[in-house]
Amino acid sequence: MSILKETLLKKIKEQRPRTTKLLKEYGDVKVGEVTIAQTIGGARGVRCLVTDISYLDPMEGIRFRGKTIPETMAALPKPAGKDFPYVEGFWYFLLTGEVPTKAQVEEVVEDFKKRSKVPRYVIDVLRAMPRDSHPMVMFSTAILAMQRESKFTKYYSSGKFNKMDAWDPMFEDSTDILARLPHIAAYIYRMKYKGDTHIEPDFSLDMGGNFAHMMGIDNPYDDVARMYFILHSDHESGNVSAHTTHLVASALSDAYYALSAGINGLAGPLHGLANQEVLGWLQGVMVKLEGKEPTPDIMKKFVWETLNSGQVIPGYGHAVLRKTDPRYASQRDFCLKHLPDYPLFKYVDMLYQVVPDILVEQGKAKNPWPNVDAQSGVIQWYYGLTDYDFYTVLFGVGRAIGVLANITWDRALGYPLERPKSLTTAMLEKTAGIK
Ligand code: HAX
Repeated sequence: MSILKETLLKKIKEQRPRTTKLLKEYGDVKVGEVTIAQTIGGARGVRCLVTDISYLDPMEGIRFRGKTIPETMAALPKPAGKDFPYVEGFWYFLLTGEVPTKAQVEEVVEDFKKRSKVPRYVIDVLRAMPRDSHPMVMFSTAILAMQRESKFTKYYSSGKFNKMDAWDPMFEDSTDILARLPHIAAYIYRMKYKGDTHIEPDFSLDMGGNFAHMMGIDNPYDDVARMYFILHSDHESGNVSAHTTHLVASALSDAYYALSAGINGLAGPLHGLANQEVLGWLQGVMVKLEGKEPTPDIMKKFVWETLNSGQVIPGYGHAVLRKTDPRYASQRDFCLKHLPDYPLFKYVDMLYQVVPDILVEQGKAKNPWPNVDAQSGVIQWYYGLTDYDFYTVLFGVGRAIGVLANITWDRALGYPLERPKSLTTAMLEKTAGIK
């Protein structure tokens, strides 16, 4: 058994009695009152999910395993001469809550390499799709097409299924998928946007390095990839992609079914597609300005036009956060260091100056501040990735790290089928005393 798997098993054994105790001895303790607004309004603020992998404080933002983004980036081992940590080490950290040593990370790096071969039939499926299919459709389809590889499903059908051991094949599937996702993403990118020319992987590199190499984008794009995948990995359990993955897995569906479903949720414009929408919106502004530099007044005019036409400002607002997203702030710091004078960054920064006040003035959005998606596209654009309908695929590779770690733990703790209860409108009216 690998060190990672041994450590994970130790953690699972430590944690199981805590979950059992909560359920058996404290199951009746109230953790909140659900209101009609919450029942109808997308369950905002209802505390009915458990994860120890990340926590989102509305004012502070995300912590991974108790660490803020800067603390996470500082603590984890990095490849020699690089600014951002190994994605493989981050996977170890999310799964176990322990910061791995360099040697432990290297074991995961080697393990990922062994698992990374994408079956030929997956490539055939991708090639059979219309070339103008959205890359998220291709990405989700490729994940689902691989389902026949599932070790969890083989174990389930083996006649020896034991709920307490089910985390092991879930871990195996999750690791197989993660190791292959950068290869699938790079294949889709090169097939769609680079004349169907492909670059063989370089197995001397880690996941971030190899991804940049297969994309055909020069360094420091390797560090951009590491940063991007880590920043987008996890945002506790209630967001659409994480929740969908968890929900589907709760039916004992394997990681392929569950992740493919989660990726479909990520593809929505109110969720991960917002990063593509931000760039699309900005490009529209640039075309209208015919290359002239915008002033804050001109930018305000475009923002109001968008709002008055009934659309949202992509990259702003959040269902939980009530301040600037630290994932936005991290990427802004990166831009200030690497591309401070880049015109598109100046546009994005000017939006930061004007949008929050406008959203406050409009009085609808509960959070007028930018989220992760407002800043990410500009970095990709700067490094040559200008095909912005691909951006959500990058988000998807990152998000997979978090949601796969979560469903491994779902199996480890034996979380049951998720099945909330619905009421009729008449029942709600009766409860409200409406005649
Ligand atoms: N621009 C204009 N209006 C906005 C807005 C924005 N950026 N954010 C919220 N609002 C509006 C909502 O549409 C809603 O209007 P109605 O009452 O007319 O329906 C009202 O303000 C209240 O919404 P809210 O309670 O503040 O926000 P929600 O929790 O309902 O939704 C969203 C959160 C992120 C979906 C929302 O802020 C939004 O649509 N933002 C733009 C899209 C976006 O950036 N999505 C990415 C979010 C981060 C993420 O998940 N990335 O993957």
